[in-house]
Amino acid sequence: MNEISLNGFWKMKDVNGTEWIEASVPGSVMNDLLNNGLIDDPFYRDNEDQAYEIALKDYYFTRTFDLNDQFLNRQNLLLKCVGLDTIAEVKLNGHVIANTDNMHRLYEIDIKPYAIKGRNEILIRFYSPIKYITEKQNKRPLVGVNHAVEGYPHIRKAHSMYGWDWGPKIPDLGIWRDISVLSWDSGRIDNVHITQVHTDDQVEVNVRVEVSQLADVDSHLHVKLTSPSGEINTKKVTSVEGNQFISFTVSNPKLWWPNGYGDQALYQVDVESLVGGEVSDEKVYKIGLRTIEVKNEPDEWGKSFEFVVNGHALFMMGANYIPEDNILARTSKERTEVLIHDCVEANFNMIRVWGGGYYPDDYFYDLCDAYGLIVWQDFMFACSIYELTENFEATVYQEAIDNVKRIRHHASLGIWCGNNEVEEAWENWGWPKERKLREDYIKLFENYLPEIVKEHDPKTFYWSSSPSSEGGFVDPRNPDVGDVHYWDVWHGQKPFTDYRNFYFRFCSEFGFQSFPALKTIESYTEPKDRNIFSRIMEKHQKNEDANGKILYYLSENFLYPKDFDSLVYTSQLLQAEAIKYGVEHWRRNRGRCMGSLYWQLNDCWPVASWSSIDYYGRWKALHYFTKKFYAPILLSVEEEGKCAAIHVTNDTFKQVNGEVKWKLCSNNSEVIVEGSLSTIVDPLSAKKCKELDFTDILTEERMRDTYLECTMYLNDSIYSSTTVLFTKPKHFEFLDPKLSIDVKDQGDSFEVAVKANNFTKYIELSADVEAKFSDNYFDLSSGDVRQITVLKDSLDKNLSADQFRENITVRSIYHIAD
Ligand code: BMA
Repeated sequence: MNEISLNGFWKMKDVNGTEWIEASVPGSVMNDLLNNGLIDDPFYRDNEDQAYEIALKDYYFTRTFDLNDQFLNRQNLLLKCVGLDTIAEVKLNGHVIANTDNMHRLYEIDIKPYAIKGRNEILIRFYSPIKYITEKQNKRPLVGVNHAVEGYPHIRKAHSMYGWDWGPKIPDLGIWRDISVLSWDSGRIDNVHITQVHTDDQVEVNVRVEVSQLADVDSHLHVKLTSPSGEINTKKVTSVEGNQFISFTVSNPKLWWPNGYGDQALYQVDVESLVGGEVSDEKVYKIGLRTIEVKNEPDEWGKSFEFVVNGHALFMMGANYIPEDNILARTSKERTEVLIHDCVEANFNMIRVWGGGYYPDDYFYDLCDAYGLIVWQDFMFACSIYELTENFEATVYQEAIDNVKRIRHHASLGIWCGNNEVEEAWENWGWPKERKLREDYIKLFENYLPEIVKEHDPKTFYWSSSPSSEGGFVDPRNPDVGDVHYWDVWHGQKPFTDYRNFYFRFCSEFGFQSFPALKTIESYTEPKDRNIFSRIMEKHQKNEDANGKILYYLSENFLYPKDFDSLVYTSQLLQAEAIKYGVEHWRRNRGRCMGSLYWQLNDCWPVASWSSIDYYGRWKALHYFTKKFYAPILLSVEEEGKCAAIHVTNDTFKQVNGEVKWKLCSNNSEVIVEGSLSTIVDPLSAKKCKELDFTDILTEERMRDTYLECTMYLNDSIYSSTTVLFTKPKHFEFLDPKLSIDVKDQGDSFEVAVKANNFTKYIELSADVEAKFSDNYFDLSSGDVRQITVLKDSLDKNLSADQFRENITVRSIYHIAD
C-alpha cells in the first residue's frame, strides 16, 4: 500500500473571485481567509456577521501532485478524503470524480481512469452550505432549533456550525480532514473487527480481518498482540482471502478501568498483510480488555440505567462535550489533551459526545482510552426533525457504518446513542406530528441505527435517544425510567432546590449558565462593551433571555454586585452552586441514580454559556467545584430548614473508614456546638451518617450569622471539608475576612498560603499572568490557612515569589457588594 498525502499547501478562492490565496489543508475557508489577513477574527465583537456572508459563497480549492509509473501501474488507485465539509464536487484533471454531501463520511474515490503520469490537478468546489439548506428548506420545510440557520436538518454537517444557543452562526466549509492518494495491487486490509470474550481470569481476544483481492497470490496475515508490559504473541495465517478469524487467549489479563477505578491498561493489536513476502498493508489498534454493559432493567423504582464496568455498577460522573472550536481547523490533539486532562483532574469518568456536533477525531478516543473516560457517543442528530429521502437515508446509513467501524475498538466507547433530544422534541416541543416523519424517526433511530450497531459493534449498548425511556415516543421525560435531561432549573427558572425533588436514574443533561472569565470577555470586547446588556455582550449570549435569568437567580441568592467584574464572578458562583446542588443530591442517592453529566464541559468560541471551562481553557468556578463534588469519596451536607444531615458517598472499591468533625459556628467562627462521628461506608455505596437538629439554637436572627462546617478525616488527615449556611448568602452577615496571602518559592512551584481572619466563602485567587491554582473558590473559617500550589511551567521563569505575590488578587463573597 502506497500513500501520498495531499495535506499541506493548496490554493483557494471564491468561485467568482480572481485571486487565488494560499490555503492549508486540512483547514477551511474561514481559516484560510484569517491566515491571509483577509478577514478579522470572527470571534471578536460582532464579526460573526461577516463570517455568515462568507458562507453564502462557493469556493474552489486546488493543488497539483505528481504520480509516477510505479504508483499508476498498480491495480488500485484511490483518492481518500477523510472529511469534506460538505457539499462538494471533486474533479481530477477536469473530470468529475465525486459529489459529496456528508462531512461525517469517509469518501474513497476510484481515480484509476483519470490519473495520469506526471502532474495531476485536483479541484474541489465547495457549495455554500447556507444556500444549499435554504433551497432544500424552501421545497420541504423541516423543523429544528430556532438558534440555527433554518433548514440545517437537511444537510449532514455539524448542526452547531449553523448556530446554537451557545454557538455563533459560522457555517464554515472546506477540506476539514486528511486527504491522500492510495495505490496497491492486492492485500489491502479492508476491515478489522476486534471483540473480546471475558471469563474468569481469562480473556479471548478475537480479531476478524478482511483482506481484499488475494486469490492466487502468495499472501500471509500476521496478527500480533502486545501486552501492556511488552509481551508479544504473534499468529500467522497463510493464503488469506475474505474473512480470517484469529484468536488470542490472554490469561491473567490486565483489565482497563475508567478513571478512579484502576489503570488504563492498553494492549496493542498489529495487523499486517503480506503479499509475496512484502508488507502490503498494516493497521495498529490499541485496545483495552474490559466489559461495559448498560443495565436497563425493571426494578423497585422503574427501570435502571446504569453502566456496569468489569462487573461493577459504577456511578458515571462527567459532562457533555461540544465541538471545541467553531473553526474546526483550530482544533488539535494538544488542545484536546489539555481538556481531557482537565476532566480527569475534576474526577470525571465519563464524557458525552453530544449529537449536534461531529464525530471527533481518532485522537479524541485515544485520549479517552489513555485517561480513562468512558465515552457516551451520540450519533450526529440533535433537536430536529429529519426526513428519510432516498439520498438522506443512503448517506446517513453509510455515515453510521463508517463511524461505528472507526470507533468501535476503543476501550473507552461505552454506549451508542441514536440522537440528542429528537424523541423529546417530537413529544414535548409542540412541533407538528407529521405521520411520515414520525415513521422516519422510528426507521432511523429504532431500526436502522440499532441494526448497524448490532452488525458492526454488537457488544456496545445502543440507546435510541437521549433522553429516552422506552423509545417509541413513550414518555421520554419519565424520571424513573432511562436517562433524563432536566432543565426546569435554568430554562424553567425553578430554584436549585428543585433538583432534590427528583431521583433520576441517570441525568445526562442539566445545566446553568455563567459568564466566562473577565480575561476571556476582554478578548472579544472593547471596554465600552463591558455591560451585560450591551449589544456585544448580547452577541456573545446566544440563549435569549439568559442574561436576565442570571440576574434573576442572582437576586435570589446574592447581593447586588458592585461592578461588572463582581457580576461575572457572582454568575460563576451561582452556576457552581446550582450544579453542586444537583450532583450532591444524586450522589447521595447512588444506587437509584447512577449518573450525572452536566451541560456542558466546553465552549466553541468565547461566550456566556453553561460550560465549566471557557473557550480559552480557563476554568470557571464550576470546574473547581466539580473537582470536589465528583471526588471519589464525597462528604456532603443536606441542609433543610434548621436541620442538616451529613452524608458520605463512597465511589471507590475500598471501604471508607473515616471520621467527620462538625461544628456550628458564629460568623466569627466561634464554636456554638460541635461533635464528631466515626463512619464506615461500604464500597460503591452512599450513607447518611448523622442527622443534626439545631432548632433550639437557630432563631431567625441566628440563622443569618451561623454556619456549619464539616470536615472529613481519612487516615487522620483532612480529606475534604464543606460549609453550609442556613439562609441565602445574600442575607448572611459576613464579616470582613481580611484575607491575606503569602507566597513561597518551592522550586518547580509557588506555594500560596491564603489566610482568612473571619469566616468567608468562595475565596477566589486570580493573577494577571495566566496561572493555574490547585484550588479556588473555597471557604475558610477564621484563622484558617489554605495552601495552594501553582506550577511554574506556564509562568515566566524569572518571576520571583514577591513579584508573583504582587500579581495575585484575592477576593471572596464579602467583596462583591459595597
Ligand atoms: C440541551 C442540549 C443543547 C442545548 C442545551 C442548552 O438540551 O441538548 O441542545 O444547547 O440544552 O439549552
